[in-house]
Amino acid sequence: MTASEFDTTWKRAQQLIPGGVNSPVRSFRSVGGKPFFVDRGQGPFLFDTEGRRYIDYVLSWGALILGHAHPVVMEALNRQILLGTSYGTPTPGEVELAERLTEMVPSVDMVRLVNSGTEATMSALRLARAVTGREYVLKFSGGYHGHSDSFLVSSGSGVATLSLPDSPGVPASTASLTLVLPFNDIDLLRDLFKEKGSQISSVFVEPVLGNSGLIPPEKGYLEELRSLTSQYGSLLIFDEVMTGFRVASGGAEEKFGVKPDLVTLGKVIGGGLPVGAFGGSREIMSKVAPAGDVYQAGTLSGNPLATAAGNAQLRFLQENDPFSELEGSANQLSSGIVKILRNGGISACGSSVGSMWGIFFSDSPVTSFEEAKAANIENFKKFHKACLRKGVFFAPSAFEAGFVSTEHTEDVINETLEIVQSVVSKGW
Ligand code: KE4
Repeated sequence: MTASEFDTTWKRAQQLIPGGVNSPVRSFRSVGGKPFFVDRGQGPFLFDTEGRRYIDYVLSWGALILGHAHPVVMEALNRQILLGTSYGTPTPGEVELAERLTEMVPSVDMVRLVNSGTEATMSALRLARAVTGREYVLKFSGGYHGHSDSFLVSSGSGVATLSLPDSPGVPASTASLTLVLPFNDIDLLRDLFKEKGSQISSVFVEPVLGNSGLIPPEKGYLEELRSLTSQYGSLLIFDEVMTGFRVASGGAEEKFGVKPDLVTLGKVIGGGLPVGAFGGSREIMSKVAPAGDVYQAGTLSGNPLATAAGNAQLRFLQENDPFSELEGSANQLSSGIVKILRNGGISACGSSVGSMWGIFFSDSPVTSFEEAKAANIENFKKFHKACLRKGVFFAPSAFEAGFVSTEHTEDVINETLEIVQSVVSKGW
């Protein structure tokens, strides 16, 4: 595709699709400029329709832990595609994926497959409300749990207030049932549970906040969440759509040793195809239809193509256990970028947890979404644009975590750091 063909196609996209994209963050609106169309992905690389190569740290927003077009995933899909794409009946592949998830995720004895993270969290909330008979749900500012109405809310202030809709179309009555607190603030948590604990059905938390940039839990925070929810009879729900199989093989619950009542999953478990899941104890999950009366359904849930890709990707993780290498790559990258920025006189801090990483253009470590918003977003935008021009694709938002894959070898990380060094030396 030539540059003018790109312009024509991008124009058509914006005429036919809202903002030209099928998910807002892809529009590059929060960093300025235009997105690029991808022609193909290979390992750690994306190739756009004008032939440019990018080292990809978005990896389909975390889904591609084995990189693009990994042979084990491609072989599984090629085998399945010849047998058909969807049957609307049970298949052995769904049982295999359920087995893998119950083997790998400590809190999961039973699981329901859905088609996205949004479906997983929406369904888990309905289940939590049914099991507890309570309506309030608590989330944390900067946490993203998909786009169902109950989660599209914003806090009215730093303390838990009845939330306000964060999007037109979300009824105030729905939003008011969602309470919002700043992440990592134990005192506010204790105060809220003292006031409303007996009315809270569930707490949804990204155990490592990945939708505000990368913000790890402070020491003891997840344990306090577990203790308060147990004390007041609320369900603790780890939204591990992003952290699942990323911060450890068994997700954040394995890494931090805190066991939730329910967990929601997505991204990695589909190998790049649409798969979400929610799971937990047999006692709670048996309430889901048709075993129980909490309704949840989906035409393409457990789709044979998606389960083929998900099983292939998870099987590779189980058989090869690449987690220490992944952790090493993410740490080498984030600490390397921070070092280059600081040596260039630019305020920066960063961290990594498993194969997720993040940097903030801030003097001090960021522990909440409120602090993330106070970082230098303009510097992030300049950094993003300058690196993109040199062939490194970071998430086009200051409030997204970065990822690495098994294909981001030492050479790829070093090439990235050389590009970052050249960007900082030349002054963006
Ligand atoms: P999906 O419905 O997009 O599959 O999953 C929603 C979701 C739920 N929970 C967490 C912790 C998530 O991170 C997500 C989706 N993540 C975003 C990126 N941070 C997806 C990218 C996009 O919206 O295009």
